[in-house]
Amino acid sequence: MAALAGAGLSAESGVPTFRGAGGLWRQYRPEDLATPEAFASDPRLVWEWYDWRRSLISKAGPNPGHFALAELEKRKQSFTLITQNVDGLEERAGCKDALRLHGDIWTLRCTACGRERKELKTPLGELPPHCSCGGIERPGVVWFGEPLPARVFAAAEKAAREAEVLLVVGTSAAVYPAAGLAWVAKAAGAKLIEINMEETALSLEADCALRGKSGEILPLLVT
Ligand code: BJW
Ligand code: ZN
Repeated sequence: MAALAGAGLSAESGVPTFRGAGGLWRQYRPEDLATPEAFASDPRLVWEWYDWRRSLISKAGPNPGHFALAELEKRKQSFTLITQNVDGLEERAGCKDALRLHGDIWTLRCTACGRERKELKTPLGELPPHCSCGGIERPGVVWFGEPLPARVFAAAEKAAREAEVLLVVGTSAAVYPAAGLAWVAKAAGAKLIEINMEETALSLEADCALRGKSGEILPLLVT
């Protein structure tokens, strides 16, 4: 069994999703900010968005959906959580081996020397933050147009291919290659169970579409 999670999983923790209501920050859409081009032209603006989100996440906690996934990981002999989220709430709920397709908002990476460091401070203070080498640091996340971490994606593809059931939780399934993992699983014979408040690009393909909040539905799957 595997699960592919998106921003909806953390919505009940108070972390805004990207698309739909609440997806805007000031007047910007995520597609305007989550790109290397946006960062190159205005690193301070992009960092203000990430600094705001880091502060929100630091005040939030895992919700019953995160805890249910951690419980599945503990109980099932074979269970892989694949997440598009960068907030780390899965780990805070007790998940040990989540595959992070889009990186980690708590990691900073130097654009000059490539050094990575964990930084949990919120707010960060000086924006953009700087590395000890003097270079500007960026969030350790994957932006549009950037490749996903190859080993993580390969492990996710393998888990999707081998799963008998794939839970697709709180994702609009609009961003690739992450969304493609559901098609990989389906093509290899998995049953797709979608848990989402709304219909998505994947709903018609799903063997079962459960409409509602993941924080309410996921705990029902582990009782
Ligand atoms: C609830 C709920 C509740 C609410 N309970 N449910 C044309 C076609 C296909 C692909 C492309 C294309 N043009 C360009 C591309 C590629 C592009 C892409 O997919 N673009 C699309 C927009 C079309 N992809 C990329 O660029 C990727 N890289 C790539 O392809 O590289 C190729 C390459 C190879 C070699 C060299 C170089 C390049 C990278 C994608 C990176 C995405 N990054 C972001 C930001 C991460 C950092 C950050 O957090 O800031 O990832 S964008 C953003 O979207 C974030 C998310 O992980 C991702 C997915 O969003 P998600 O999670 O689905 O959230 P929402 O908001 O969309 O949906 C929330 C859902 O929850 C909704 O359905 C709600 O109903 C539901 N919900 N409350 C249950 N309580
Ligand atoms: Zn550096």
